[in-house]
Amino acid sequence: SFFAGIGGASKAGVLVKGSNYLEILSQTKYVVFDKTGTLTQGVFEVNGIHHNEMEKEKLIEYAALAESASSHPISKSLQRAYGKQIDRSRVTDIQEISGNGVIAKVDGVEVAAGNDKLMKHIHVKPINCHQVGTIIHLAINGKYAGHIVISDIVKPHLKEAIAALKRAGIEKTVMLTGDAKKVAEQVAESLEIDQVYSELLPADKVSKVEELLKMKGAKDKLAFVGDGINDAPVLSRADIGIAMGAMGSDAAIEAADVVLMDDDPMKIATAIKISRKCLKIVYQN
Ligand code: A99
Repeated sequence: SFFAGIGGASKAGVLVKGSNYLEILSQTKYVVFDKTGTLTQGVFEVNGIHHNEMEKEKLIEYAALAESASSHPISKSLQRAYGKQIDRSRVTDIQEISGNGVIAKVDGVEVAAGNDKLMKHIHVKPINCHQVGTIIHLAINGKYAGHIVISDIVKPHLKEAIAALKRAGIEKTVMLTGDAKKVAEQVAESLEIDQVYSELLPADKVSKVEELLKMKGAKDKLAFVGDGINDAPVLSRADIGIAMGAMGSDAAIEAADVVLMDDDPMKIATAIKISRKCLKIVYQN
């Protein structure tokens, strides 16, 4: 009947890779979420531009070109905002600094685009931005040139899905992100997530999960929910890795133990409930 459990889950759109994961799911007490692409759509829109001497259009052009080699959702949004064909031969010396931003030469001019930490790294002091959102600072040839404020939207049905987890007896919900504290807190608050850790580098997410693993009860399990695109190390460090939002991409199926085939976050609570029901049947037999 373990197989019946896996079959039942798959009928509900939840792919469980092995019967052992049903048992872990049934004991899950902590559910940890990645933000971008999992809780939010991962499609950022520009909602503010602050520029110094350089014209707004030129600033966006530099940003979009410098970002042209990155596959990050932020980079895609800046390229969309630019809206024109990108001539990659204008871009050289590309460095992507994971969890911070990019530095590249555009027409021989050095362009840095990223967060506060990237600016600090190149010894540029950014001006304060009062707008709430993810802020992409820009420095051209080592001089502060302005910033672009972008924002992402929370996926539908998440608030209900988090509430359903609570009703199913999940003790703690947590959000991890590389994004700024203000943005992270706003998202967590709107979804009623218990704890939030922000400004984390990809490696910090793994250590945060390790810390949380030590905090919970010995028999309790921790599930990490990500999109499976760039969070494979965290997915595998958790007791159980759940991929959602990747629409069943090969990368997600590879990295996760459980895959939500559609993008419905309610299925996390569904999977936990199915696993418990199925374990009860096993123990009775
Ligand atoms: C997701 N340009 C400017 N600023 C950047 C850039 C950039 N290219 N990269 C980072 N920053 P991160 P997270 P995640 O599809 O989901 C695919 O650690 C700055 O924790 O879910 C996907 N994906 O200020 O990446 C910027 O929110 O990664 C991802 O807020 O953020 C940003 O996302 O782990 C990544 O660094 C901060 C790569 O970035 C933290 C490929 C988005």
